[in-house]
Amino acid sequence: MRTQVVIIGGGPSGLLLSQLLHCKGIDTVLLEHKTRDYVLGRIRAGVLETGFVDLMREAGVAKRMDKESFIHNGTLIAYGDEQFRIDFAGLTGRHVVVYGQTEVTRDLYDARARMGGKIVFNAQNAAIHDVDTDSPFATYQLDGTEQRIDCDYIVGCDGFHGVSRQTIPTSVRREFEKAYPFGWLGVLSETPPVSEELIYSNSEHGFALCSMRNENLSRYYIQCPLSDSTDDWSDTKFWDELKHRLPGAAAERLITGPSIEKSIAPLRSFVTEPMRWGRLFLCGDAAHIVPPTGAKGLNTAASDIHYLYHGLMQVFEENDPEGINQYSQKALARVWKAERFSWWMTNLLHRFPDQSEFDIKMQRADLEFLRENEDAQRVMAQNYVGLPY
Ligand code: RFL
Ligand code: PHB
Repeated sequence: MRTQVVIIGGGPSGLLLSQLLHCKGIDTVLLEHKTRDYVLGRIRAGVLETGFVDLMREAGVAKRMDKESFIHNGTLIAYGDEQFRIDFAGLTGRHVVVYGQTEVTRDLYDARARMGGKIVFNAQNAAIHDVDTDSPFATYQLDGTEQRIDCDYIVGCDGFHGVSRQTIPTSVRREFEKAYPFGWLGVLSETPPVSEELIYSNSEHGFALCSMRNENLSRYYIQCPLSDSTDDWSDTKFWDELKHRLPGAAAERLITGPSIEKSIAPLRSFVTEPMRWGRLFLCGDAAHIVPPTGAKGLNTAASDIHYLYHGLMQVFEENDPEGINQYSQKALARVWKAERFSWWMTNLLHRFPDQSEFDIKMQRADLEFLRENEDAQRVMAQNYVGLPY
């Protein structure tokens, strides 16, 4: 088989890129090692920058999103019983959009199916070959039979645990990592959200986040030890702990109910450089991870896709490699700023096991400065709504 671009990984990055390229007449084959239902079962991002929304529009997949998503013009920051608002619209003239990654992925899968996009599910042992030559190819197994696809370029959108990044020789690849000493326990419940806007809360019991998917679907997170498993957290224990971590008024308003999903995610900052090796490009979580505190993971994947999509168009339509040559440098420049913001938000809002009383005073001073200083709020708002591409 032959195609122009092989994409490894059928998460939001891979799907969005294949949809955008297909709309411009560029042929792709996407290899996903799980099933569609498995991918859609993962509950992840909820907050989209407008840059992401614009790309969905350009890909012709924004119809349901435009109808069912929610515009958020601000967010609430709490510490102890104190609470203040960051007014995105007033400070930057911009907003974010609340629409779940599951829905984004579902819309993209549906669009790919409507357009006859080539997606191979259950593609096992995908491997990348000869990307340092002009004739790269990918191999994989389907139902026990070895398959081969020749192509012009290969794009690794296979997430943090994928194979693409490992294909880049260690002599070329540099990795930068910071692991945090806690995870996030997330609960999805069919209950009305406690607040119209997200609440990020720093409490003496640890971090909590109140988020949502719609009027009757709430998403809550609490910081928990990495050694915990979901079995350690009954619904009752989760709701009790969440209430302890919210300002009194919010805790009183909180409507609880049975969880319909519960999971624990570790928190990590990670970047690999470069994001291109020969005819292989890395996008999204395959190249970088942020702790979810700044809601930047999926949004940073989207800016990678933007740069690569334009670079690939330029090389296929005009035979000009300038865009793909610039890809790694341009993507990384924005990635590192998202890393900084996510690291800063994580440090501002969590309790660290080795935190001294001095450290806690510093964190509180940081929060109070943010509360009182409009310039600091503007910097935060600019980062949260998304830096320009
Ligand atoms: P994904 O979503 O991990 O998809 C990778 C896909 O590749 C497949 N795969 C392979 N396929 C073939 N062969 C192989 N060898 C393969 N290895 C892997 C996998 O099955 C999968 O389908 O990466 P992608 O597409 O780059 O998307 C990244 C986002 O998923 C991620 O950045 C966000 O979810 C991060 N994130 C958030 N981002 C935001 O922008 N806003 C948010 O509000 C936000 N909240 C979150 C988050 C992530 C979270 N967790 C669980 C880490 C909240 C949480 C709790
Ligand atoms: C979510 O709704 O899942 C969510 C929202 C904001 C974040 C992280 C996750 O910072």
